[in-house]
Amino acid sequence: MGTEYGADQIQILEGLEAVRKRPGMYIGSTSARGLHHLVYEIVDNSVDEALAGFCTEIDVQINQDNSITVIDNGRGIPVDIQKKAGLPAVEVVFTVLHAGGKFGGGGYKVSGGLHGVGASVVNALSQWLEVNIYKDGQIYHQRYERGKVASPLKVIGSCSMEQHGTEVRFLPDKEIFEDTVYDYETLRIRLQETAFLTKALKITLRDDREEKKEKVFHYEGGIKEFVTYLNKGKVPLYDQVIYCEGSRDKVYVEVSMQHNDSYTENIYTFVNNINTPEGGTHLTGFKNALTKTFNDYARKNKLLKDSEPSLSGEDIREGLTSIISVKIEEPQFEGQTKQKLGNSEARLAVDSIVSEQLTYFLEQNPAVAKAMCEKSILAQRARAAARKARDLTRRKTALEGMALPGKLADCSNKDPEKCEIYIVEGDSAGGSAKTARSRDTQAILPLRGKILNVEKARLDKIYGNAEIKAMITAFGTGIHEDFDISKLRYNKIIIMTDADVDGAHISTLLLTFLYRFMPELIKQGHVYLAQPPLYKIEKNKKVWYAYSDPELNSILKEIGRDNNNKIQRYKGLGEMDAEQLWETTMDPERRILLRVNMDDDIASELDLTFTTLMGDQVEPRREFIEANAKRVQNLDI
Ligand code: TSJ
Repeated sequence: MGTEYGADQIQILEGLEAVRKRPGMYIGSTSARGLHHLVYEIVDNSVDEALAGFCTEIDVQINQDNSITVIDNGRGIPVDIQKKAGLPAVEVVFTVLHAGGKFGGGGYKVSGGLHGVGASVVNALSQWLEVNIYKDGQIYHQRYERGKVASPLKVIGSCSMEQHGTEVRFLPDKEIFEDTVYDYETLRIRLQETAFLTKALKITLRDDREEKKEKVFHYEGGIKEFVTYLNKGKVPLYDQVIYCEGSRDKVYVEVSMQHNDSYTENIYTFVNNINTPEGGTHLTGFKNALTKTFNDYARKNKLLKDSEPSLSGEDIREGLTSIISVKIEEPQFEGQTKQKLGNSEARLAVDSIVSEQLTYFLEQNPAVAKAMCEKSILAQRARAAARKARDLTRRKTALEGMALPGKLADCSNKDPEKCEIYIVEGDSAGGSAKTARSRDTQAILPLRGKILNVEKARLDKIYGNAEIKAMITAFGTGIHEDFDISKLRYNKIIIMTDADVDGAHISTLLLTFLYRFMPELIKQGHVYLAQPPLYKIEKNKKVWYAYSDPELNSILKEIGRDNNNKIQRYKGLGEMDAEQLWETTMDPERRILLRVNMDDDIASELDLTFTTLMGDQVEPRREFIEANAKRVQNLDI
């Protein structure tokens, strides 16, 4: 037989062709995000093997050619012939769409969730993929090219009977992906998170390209250590990380938490190791349990008097860092993006396990309970004051219509799609920007003095801050529960600060505010950083601008480096006159804007970054802005 294709094989080929035709449907996008998703897809299979109790180590390597190798010490993908397909099981895994994890049955599966499109999709989108399986004393090998079998499964050697595992190496296809260079940090963040979530699993990440790197992630404490990691750089309110664990109705629940002295709530939720940015029943169960248990305890122990109102959930969660991780056999995802857990048994399981174990913890640790209570009462007072301030502004707007801030030089065009607002630090730069702007579509909001650090202030103070109020009214969207993106008055919010360390600091303060209060603006790509030039070069009455040191050097190389050029280094926007500011930084035809983006995949790390940045070091701040802002040029054409 051999060469003849049966109906099954034809279906297989058509399946993988569909993946290559519409890769975005299977991995979201063919940008860097999709490229990195290939790695998660493969690694998730090894994590499943770990969750099933058969694998303790996973090695991930970025090879010199930007191919990826993933090795685990699990049982090895089965190689016996599957009756239905008449093919070795491993070949089914790599060539049949959605075959991942279908055999074996039972257990919790990462690949059963949102991301689990399976190994066949990775195979279809790889120029080549090779698998080695160590099993029963044999080493099996198979190779595929662009999803098709390039060599049949065969034994290529023997190993000891004790050795077992799977090794997969693949090279993402240049025909499919815009960019095929892997980013170590992106993989690091995700793999470290996976290691925190899978107690005792050891994950090693190695980079074999120019700059050799290696990191081992191995956390016996699991999500307890995750909370410690996330609270790094903050001041914890008490030493212990509270940890609850248990099973109910076939739902395995783990929760860890610790308060810090900040005012923001940081809760990350996972289902079968998959992050659920929109929460769901597990989060609801946790919030219920925390609010109820804590109020009960506080009343019983007279931390709250009978005459005092109960603490709200928000008050109790102020400054709380928490991980909620559930494992469930058949997770149901809901919501528009299918990122919200729907299973009602998860709510009951989390609620009862946290209620019971938190009650016990509070009784055993009265000093911790007292510290939590004192913080919550302060939060309650601040919230009441903030509510008053906000009601006042709400009433004002209702009476007077949209009262725009006095300092705002608004644009005349009323179509938000065409409009942009420059947030400019300082009055002098603000003045130049007002002169320079295109009045029809560009609005200018100058900000004075120090921008409030929202990481270090309670709500009442934040609502009372003039600069923040000015931004909120200018944008038009409202914040928090009032937030409504359809009311956004400008398509682009452009932060324009000096190209120095202070400027970077101010940008970060502004980004922190946006991230904490209007994250949707960042997620939907409305926030930009203007890029003023660093140098002006003049020669024979001609002018060049350089936006970086390499650019300066290449300009000098081109025009000749001699004493006739007068090179000027700009220290601030204030040194440019209106015309120069327009030419270099504001003219949509010539300017460079950095779009700020935000990735749900690495939400926990993003928060950490902000917190670290709002500390006292200057250098990491710069790095952050460079790492999180993507260069987009000619955006307006
Ligand atoms: F997805 C994949 F195929 F690409 C892949 C799978 C990649 C890597 C690096 C590892 C794996 C993988 C699969 N590691 N371990 C397993 N285990 C199984 O597939 C397996 C083994 C035995 C049994 C059994 O019931 O005996 C069941 C399963 C699912």
